[in-house]
Amino acid sequence: MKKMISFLSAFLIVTGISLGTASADKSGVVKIPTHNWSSQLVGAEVVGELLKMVGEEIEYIPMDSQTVYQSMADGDIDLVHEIWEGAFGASYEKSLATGNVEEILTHDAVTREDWWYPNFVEETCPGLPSWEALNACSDQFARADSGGKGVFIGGPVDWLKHDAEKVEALGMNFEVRNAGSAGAIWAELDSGVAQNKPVVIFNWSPNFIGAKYPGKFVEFPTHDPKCTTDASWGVNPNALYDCGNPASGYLKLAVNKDFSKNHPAGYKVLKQMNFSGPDIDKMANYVDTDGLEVPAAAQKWLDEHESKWSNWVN
Ligand code: TMO
Repeated sequence: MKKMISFLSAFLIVTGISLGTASADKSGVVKIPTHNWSSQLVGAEVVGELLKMVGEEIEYIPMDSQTVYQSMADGDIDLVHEIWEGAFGASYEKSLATGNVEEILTHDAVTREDWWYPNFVEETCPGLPSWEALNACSDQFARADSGGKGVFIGGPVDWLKHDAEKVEALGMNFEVRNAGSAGAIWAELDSGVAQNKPVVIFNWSPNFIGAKYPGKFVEFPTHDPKCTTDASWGVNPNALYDCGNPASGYLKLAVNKDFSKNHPAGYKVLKQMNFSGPDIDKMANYVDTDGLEVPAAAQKWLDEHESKWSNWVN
């Protein structure tokens, strides 16, 4: 079967028909994945526009934000420009270890992803932002159908946050409900704020939302790499994930190992580029607050930051 498939794809390649899974090769366009949060979508388009300026052709491909790392190692995708340590560190580092991925840079943006609440919650839940204080107030986050447990609104499942394991490992009286999209998280936040009802959601920084609704991350036991690999580490000696996510996580950019050879002009651009925290913030904000479409938001970022990116394309 495998033989037949490779025969078939060879046939399609010589006849010039693309299966949509062609590898990251010399002839190919630069394949950039798109995911399910706004800064990534806008940044992907910014990166694409910059690469076009040096003559590359670009294709955007909507992809799962975990399996994309295997796809990059396999050469089905050329680059990932927003690798968040908290959500994707494990998948990324595994693909890097195959030797089929080249790390290009760590952006200046420092990242955090974790449980988060808007500040008014502190009025009724003393002791925040500690996770123990949050747990002591779990009833305030309960809903009609949650059986007395607090409800935590998590991100889409492909962000793979291990929140349910965290609840279990820390013995918290919470249940996790995964939102279908970033927009669905903001809708939960909007409705909690509108009703002055405590909400605790998955959030991340840099991100525009802290400007719209000031709030704080819940402080879980400080992250340690052993927390996710060694059950005996941490407050629960029998479980992984008894900790928060990294509080000062990286944001990286990486490419398929053949990118420098296949796309030398584009490679030069990537080697020089770098997004700051405010860059990521603005990319999200143009879409989620200002309501721009992704291409218009990317154009706005380019228009407003020419002195920054003009150095990257020279
Ligand atoms: C994966 N994210 C940056 C939305 O946390």
